[in-house]
Amino acid sequence: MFKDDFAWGVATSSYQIEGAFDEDGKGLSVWDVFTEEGKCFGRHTGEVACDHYHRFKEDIKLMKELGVKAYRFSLSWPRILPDGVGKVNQKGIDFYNELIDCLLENGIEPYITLFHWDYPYELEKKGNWSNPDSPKWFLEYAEVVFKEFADRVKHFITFNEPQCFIGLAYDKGEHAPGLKCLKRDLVLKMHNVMLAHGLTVKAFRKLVPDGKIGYAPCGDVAMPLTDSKEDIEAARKRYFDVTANNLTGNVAWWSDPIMLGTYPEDTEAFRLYGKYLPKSYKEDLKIISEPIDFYCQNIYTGSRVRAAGDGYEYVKHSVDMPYTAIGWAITPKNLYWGPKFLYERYKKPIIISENGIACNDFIALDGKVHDQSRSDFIGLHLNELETAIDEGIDVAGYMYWSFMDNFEWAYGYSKRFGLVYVNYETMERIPKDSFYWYQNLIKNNGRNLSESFK
Ligand code: IFM
Repeated sequence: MFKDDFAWGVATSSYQIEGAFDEDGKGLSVWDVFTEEGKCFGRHTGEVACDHYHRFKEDIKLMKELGVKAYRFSLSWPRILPDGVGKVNQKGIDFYNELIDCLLENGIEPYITLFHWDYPYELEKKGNWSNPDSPKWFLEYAEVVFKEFADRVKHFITFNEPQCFIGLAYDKGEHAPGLKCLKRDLVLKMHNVMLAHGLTVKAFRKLVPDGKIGYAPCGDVAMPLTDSKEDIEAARKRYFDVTANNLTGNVAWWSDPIMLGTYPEDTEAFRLYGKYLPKSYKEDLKIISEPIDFYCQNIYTGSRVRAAGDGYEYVKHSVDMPYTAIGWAITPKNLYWGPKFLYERYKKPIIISENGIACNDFIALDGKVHDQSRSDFIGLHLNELETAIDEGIDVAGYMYWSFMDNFEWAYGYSKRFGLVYVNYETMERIPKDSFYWYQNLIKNNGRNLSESFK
């Protein structure tokens, strides 16, 4: 059963919805520069996105109608500090003040993500996360945010999916700024991101003693092929393993330092690349592991694993596996195994900070958007999550990704994850059928979940 104060929510991020990319003194982010050069599907950019910057009141009205208790959104660092550090842009602060006040007036708890990928371009030019000052740059930004907003906002998340803003951006070259760096450099960037997180949590404790702070990484869940002890152990091993070719995309390298105060030393990647860590890394780990209040995980899909010798091996998905419109396997059990493995290892309340599905949504003849498969996707996943909760896993919330259709990074606007359809020509918002399904579920605090399968 879901707790009475379960945080039923939705999530978005600044670059994906705000638009107003150069308005009111905002500085450029790496995504502004990357998209301007036509690097994404259809040469799409976030210049206008969902125009949320000008329409946030309308959007929050819809959120209220949806009945969400929590709204997780990110702040644009260069909207607040156009150069990344130094001068604060008052108009950026004003915008977020209005947004926060509007949420509170509508009874919605704001969950602020400090960083969801729109890195200030001015800092990119100074060497981004490889620069030894980069953790301090982030701290400076975070302190501005806490001073301006923490009188009203009590839930913060430092980073969203470092696996992507380092891995996809600086390892695979698919996301802004589109680079393929050497392992030596990647290890350093990863370390500096985590150091920035630790410094921020330390400052938060002083500046916001009544607030809560977490961290939101991601990663495909390893699910056991069968319920045998051996397969479960194999899946656990796989979930937290770090192989040579998965340095930036794994769970443990990004979470063990923060949650356990150690790097995953017993892994192939650490044996190969641990030597690239700064000499002071053990000292830094004390800062990095400053305790947080809740552990978020973004969970979308999983893979099947079984025992093999004293290790594990992958088992291919069966040929009738369904896939989402973005090509991700639909594996609801990831919302059972993921929280279970994470809670056992990190022992902190879990928030599913993202889970969602891209569907081929379109407006039907009746003017509505009939996305039954999205409601089914959410229902199937929540059903597994509830089983984990009933077995004692402490889950504090679930944030559907996304509140509305938005700019899906390298895919431009071609993938729709929203509960609300956005017509990008007219900016009209149309709540999809799943919006009403989720609304009904929230109203009943999830008690009618099994009913919804009948
Ligand atoms: O749109 C993204 C989001 O920005 C981060 N998590 C995954 C989502 C879907 O790809």
